[in-house]
Amino acid sequence: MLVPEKELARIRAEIARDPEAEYEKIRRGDLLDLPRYQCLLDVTRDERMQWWREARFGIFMHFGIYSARGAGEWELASCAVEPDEYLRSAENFAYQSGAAREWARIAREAGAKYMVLTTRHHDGFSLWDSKINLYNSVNYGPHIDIVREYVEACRAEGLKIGLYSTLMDWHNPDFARSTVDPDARRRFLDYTYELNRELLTNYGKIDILWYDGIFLLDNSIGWDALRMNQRLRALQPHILLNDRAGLPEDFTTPEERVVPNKQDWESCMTFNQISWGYVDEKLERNYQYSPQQIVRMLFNCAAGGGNLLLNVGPDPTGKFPDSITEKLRSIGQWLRANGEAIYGIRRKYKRFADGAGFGEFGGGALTWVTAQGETVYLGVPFWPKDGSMVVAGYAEPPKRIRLLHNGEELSFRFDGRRIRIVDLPPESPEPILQIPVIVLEFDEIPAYRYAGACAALNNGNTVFSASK
Ligand code: FHN
Repeated sequence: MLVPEKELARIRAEIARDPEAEYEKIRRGDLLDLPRYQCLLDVTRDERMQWWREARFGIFMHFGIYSARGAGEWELASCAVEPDEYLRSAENFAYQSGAAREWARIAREAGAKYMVLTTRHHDGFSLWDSKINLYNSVNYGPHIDIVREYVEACRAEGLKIGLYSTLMDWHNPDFARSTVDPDARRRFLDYTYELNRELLTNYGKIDILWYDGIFLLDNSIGWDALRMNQRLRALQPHILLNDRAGLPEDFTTPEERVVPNKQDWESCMTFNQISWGYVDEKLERNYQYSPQQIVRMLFNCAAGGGNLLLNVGPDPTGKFPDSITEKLRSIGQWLRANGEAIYGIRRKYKRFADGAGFGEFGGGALTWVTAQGETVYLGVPFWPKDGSMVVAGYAEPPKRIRLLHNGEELSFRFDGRRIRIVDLPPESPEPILQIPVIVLEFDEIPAYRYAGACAALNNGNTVFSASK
């Protein structure tokens, strides 16, 4: 149903006067139609998203019975495991009470600002004391409400709380019939809503509900997402929902790649480029990203106005692999000294003619760039050996250039086209990951033109024109 923009503006203005009244309507059962629901989200988005847009970095965790089998979270389906055999594996799913506090401590020390835990993955096994789904970690395996330990750990460590909640469910027989039996689909949709209602009712303030597994019912109509999402939002109106139940909601979720978007976006990435669930550390270690590669992801996410959700698959006891803990610790050390270049950055990528993405500002040929107001941050992974570094494309020179991690001022010259930073030390000065951040401080947002002195890239001109 297409609604004229003028009418949408009227609806937004009406809702803005009292958004809570809309949630009250939903709680009474007077569900909003799609245009009104999206107007409600538009009017309340900036306040709801503020902490998330500052956060830039979260830790994802895939944890469940599959962690005890060590063959990835899709083994049950992809390897046709017998359900009884899979259930027997629950006995080896030996979460140790208190492990969640370690998760949260490691995440906080890594510089992450939120976590997202799989409360139930596609195998249908709930990690909480569900009265709706008795196939859970209190009745089987560790006999512990892991979600409760997790939310308490996040709060103790000052982290925002994300709960991953699958739509697709290989355990519940109604799901398998939901595309051919309308009664089975209705029962399954009600089951799915009730599980999410438990999570948003019994565990205090939750910050993110992270849907996944849209398969089979395929889209928001199939999943009746308009009904489910607004009812869940009415339980906790501040909550953030991702786009994986088929409606745009609060943020999009590119997976295993960093893809800037006009809407808020979050790239979810495995640590080992292979499995979300636990696999033997000795086998995956060679495929793990290095801390330097993860810092590069953080630069590209921040430059594009998005977040990085980096996954860890804990072992069956809930322990993070040592090699991952060590890498996360070094990333946290780097962020403590250089996080100003990442956290809260709001610049959006601008697309270059050939689609090559780069920020609204640039740096040396091999630098990563973020910017905020009159300040430009250049991550420098390859430190120049000749003691100098050129930064081109700026119409005016900065007032000051410094190293972010220690505040050391750097000398520079400007010839009208190039900023030449000089007297640089021979080795990279950043002690943790050898990724120093050079800060260019301008008096005002600088005029910038990528390769502004290259006639071939500027329709034959070599004059600067401020970036649009
Ligand atoms: O099927 C899942 C997969 O197991 C994993 O949970 C990822 C994480 O984003 N999501 C689905 C694949 O897109």
